[in-house]
Amino acid sequence: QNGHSETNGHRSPPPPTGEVHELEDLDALVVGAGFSGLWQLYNLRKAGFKVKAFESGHNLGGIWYFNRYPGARVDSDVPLYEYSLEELWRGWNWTEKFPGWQELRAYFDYVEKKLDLKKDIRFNAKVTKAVWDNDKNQWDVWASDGSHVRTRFLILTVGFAAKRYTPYIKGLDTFLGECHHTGDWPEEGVVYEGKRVGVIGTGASGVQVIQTVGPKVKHLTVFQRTPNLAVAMQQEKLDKVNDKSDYPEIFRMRTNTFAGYHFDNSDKKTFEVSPEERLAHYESLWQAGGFRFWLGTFNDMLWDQAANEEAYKFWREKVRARINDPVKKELLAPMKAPHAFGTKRPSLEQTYYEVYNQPNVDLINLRENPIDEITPLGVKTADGVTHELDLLVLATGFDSVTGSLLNIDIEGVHGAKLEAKWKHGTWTYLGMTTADFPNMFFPYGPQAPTAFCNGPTCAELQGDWVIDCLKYLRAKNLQKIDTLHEAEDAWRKHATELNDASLFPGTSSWYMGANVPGKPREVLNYIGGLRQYNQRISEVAENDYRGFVTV
Ligand code: N01
Repeated sequence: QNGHSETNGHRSPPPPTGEVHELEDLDALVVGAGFSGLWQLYNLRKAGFKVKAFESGHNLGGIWYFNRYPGARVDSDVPLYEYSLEELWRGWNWTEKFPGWQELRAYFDYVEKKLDLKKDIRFNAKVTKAVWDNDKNQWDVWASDGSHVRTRFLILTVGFAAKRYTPYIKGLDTFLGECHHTGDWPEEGVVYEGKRVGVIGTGASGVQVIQTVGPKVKHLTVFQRTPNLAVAMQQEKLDKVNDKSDYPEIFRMRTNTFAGYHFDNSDKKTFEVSPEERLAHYESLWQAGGFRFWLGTFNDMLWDQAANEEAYKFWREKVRARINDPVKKELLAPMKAPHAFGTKRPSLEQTYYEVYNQPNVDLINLRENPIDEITPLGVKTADGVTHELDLLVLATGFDSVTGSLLNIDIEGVHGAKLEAKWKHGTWTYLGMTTADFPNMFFPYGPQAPTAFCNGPTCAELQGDWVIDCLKYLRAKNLQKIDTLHEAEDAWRKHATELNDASLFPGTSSWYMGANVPGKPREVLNYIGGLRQYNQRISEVAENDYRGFVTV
């Protein structure tokens, strides 16, 4: 059999063309070989499940396989962005506090050497379709390389940025220079030195590209719609052998803070302290670097407008002091906040603002002077000027969180399509399952802490929850677990209420699905913090998976 099966009264379409591999029967198929997928693969295999992984790239790393644009590096400091397994961290030393993509790739090679994962991974196999077979209580899954497997459990560890977003811009395909999206940067690299480079987008990817290529190009034109309220990374070189004395404590702590880091919000509110104390606190966070001046500030910063403005004022003065030109100063760090601070993801930057002091760097304000079209020569703006370019970088982001899942044609019970179910809004239970799609889990998905959680922390924490659930079902000899509709209704309501109490709904960002035209504007991340989230999912497990029906 290779692709035709009778499911739910529907005949599933033939598999994609290409080499058809032998049909396998699995306990679990993991989709994606990033931090989350490898955690599933390693632990499920160890627990005796017959498990395989499919990965669309041709190596390990997930987003770190695809994120290889100039300057790509992680925004979590060592040792937060690695597995907490002692057999791994003991023998691994980072060279920088915030490692770059090459070093992250080397880390995944090291993980492979230690855990021997690749033998159970099929690379260049992008999962395209999954159909639930209600008679067999199994998923039929197809991939782009012609693979077709049957699996009891389908674990979608596809990350939140697997679907790139390129906005429609008239004439984009007529450009005669090189043009690349940051999320699909050529493996062999791109020569930008000495060239005329344009960057559209100033999110996390744009900021890193700009500060990296800026000093080396002939001319740089940045097309900015919204300024990035970027905070200081405070990068450091590390000793050859990292001091690991506090690692166990850090790994213990990271599951017990708001965002999966080893620091937490202050237990004070902004105006509870004197102005001097407030300033000293801001300054100490700034100097310590990383996301502390975002996810570690006073505990009302993301909830209270006045508190938020106070943080913004501090940020604004820090940044304005670094920019010479008054026009650029106002565009990059306006006197009036463009949105509540931290409700769009602040980047970590090193020399981002200094780049704008170079005489060969132009900053175009797309709010006043939008892009008219792309011509063969470059980008033409509404003022009639054509910005001639050799290389155009599209740092325009992703159809985040839900896009990665909806990229796969998924059919649940009664032939229900996930895309149809989520067309007008996303319903999940615990941010990991959705009703009528039994035996399917998506850790790091919508309505989970996802974008507000350090990646490996949630890969392990949510990952363990899924692994424990599979063990529970096996121990009870159960074949199927599905979410109750009332449970997902209650979860969506809970996640929405938490979000509505914060400043996030007031800002158009990818956190709210607002960056992609036509996407429902709704809560995509759980803003209750990891502690509360962990408590909730643990309670569900402890109460015999309350909110689920098992057979
Ligand atoms: O994407 P983004 P990203 N015309 O959506 C602009 C993670 N990540 O790839 O803000 C002109 O943030 C858009 O403008 P606006 C991280 O979680 C992490 O940078 O919508 N401009 C925005 O400036 C991050 O948050 C790391 O007004 C247009 C930019 O494109 C997430 O991935 C590194 C436009 C998109 O920014 C996504 O980051 C990289 C248009 N039509 C990514 N459409 C690290 O850990 C969009 N834009 C370091």
